[in-house]
Amino acid sequence: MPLVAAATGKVPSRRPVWFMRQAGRSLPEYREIRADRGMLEACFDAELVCEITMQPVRRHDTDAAILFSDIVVPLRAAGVDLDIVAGTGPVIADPVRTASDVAALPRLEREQVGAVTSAIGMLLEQLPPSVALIGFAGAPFTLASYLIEGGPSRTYERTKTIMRAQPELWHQLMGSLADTTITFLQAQLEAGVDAVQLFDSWAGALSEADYEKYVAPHSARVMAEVSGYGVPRIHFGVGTGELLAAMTRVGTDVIGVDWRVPLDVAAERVGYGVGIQGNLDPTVLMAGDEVLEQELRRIIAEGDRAVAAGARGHILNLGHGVLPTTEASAITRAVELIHTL
Ligand code: 1CP
Repeated sequence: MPLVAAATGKVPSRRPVWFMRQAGRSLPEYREIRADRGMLEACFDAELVCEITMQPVRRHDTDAAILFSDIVVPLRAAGVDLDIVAGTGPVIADPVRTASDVAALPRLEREQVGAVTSAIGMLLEQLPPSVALIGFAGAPFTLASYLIEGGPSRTYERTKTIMRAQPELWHQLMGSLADTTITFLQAQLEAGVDAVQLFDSWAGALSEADYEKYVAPHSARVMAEVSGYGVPRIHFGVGTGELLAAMTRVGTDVIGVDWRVPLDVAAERVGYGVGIQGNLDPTVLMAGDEVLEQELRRIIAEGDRAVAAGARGHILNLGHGVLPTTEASAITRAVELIHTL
């Protein structure tokens, strides 16, 4: 598997590529299958999860499939009243803001994600042997931000206020979310995924000092609890250029990098020794063939420089998820270019 080779310091048979949010609205076959079903309904239907996960692999020839799910799926499975609203994202019916809210927050039990583990079983039978299946979970901070704010946020003001003004309550909430994340990732690992990615998408809202104090211990516990499976761990967040070293120190095999930091600079920031993943700006997929090729050549050269200087390997990806208005053909073209350049 080229992705596992690049993540573990072996020479891959080709440069591995996959795209965050590669399944989803950029694909006509996804829009069709989702037309009459809610997002969460789809996430708890093992056959649909399997089919939607396979779609981008069939169409684009990516080197990995990422399980079709969402970071709030384990919370929903545990009994939290939430929905994924089209055009918005996760919306929490009763946001978690007081000590009694935190005490009442349920922790995930393994049996509650049976649909996800069944889907993994089906996928392992269908995927070509060279294609890695990536499981994932949201990191405690990013999950906490949705639970506290009640939905997407730009400022995270309630989250950061609880974090600083009620640190004991904050650590209790983060500990509970870490337990759920560990259970969700371990269920996926035991079902047979080939790699796991921890999404701390919104950690970039924090200073390095706050990240170290309020977030790192919990993410470190998650990473430690999923380290014994012989499966590479990937750690990713958006706008985390200043946190790359701290996010690597919590324990990871591959660090995800967005488009703001060149890959060779990122590899130096983390002190080498881990794989690097990234970092095409998703909007480049809208700028036409010539720009796409030029940007991919630059990223490949920076990735090669990072590896020559001591990074374990380069996994090509976007710096964040595929935007829904992206033409599917641009994604296919990007994969072709990456495999041939
Ligand atoms: O390729 C794939 O199949 C990807 C599957 C996937 C993943 C990895 C989905 C499906 N969600 C996620 C993770 C996820 N969900 C993250 C981490 C990755 C990232 O940073 O993009 C986050 C932050 C969420 C939360 C979320 N869910 C948002 C963002 C809201 C915000 O705060 O801005 C949104 C829009 C969703 C809904 C969602 N999740 C996935 C899809 C396809 C959708 C769109 C829903 C729909 O089609 O109705």
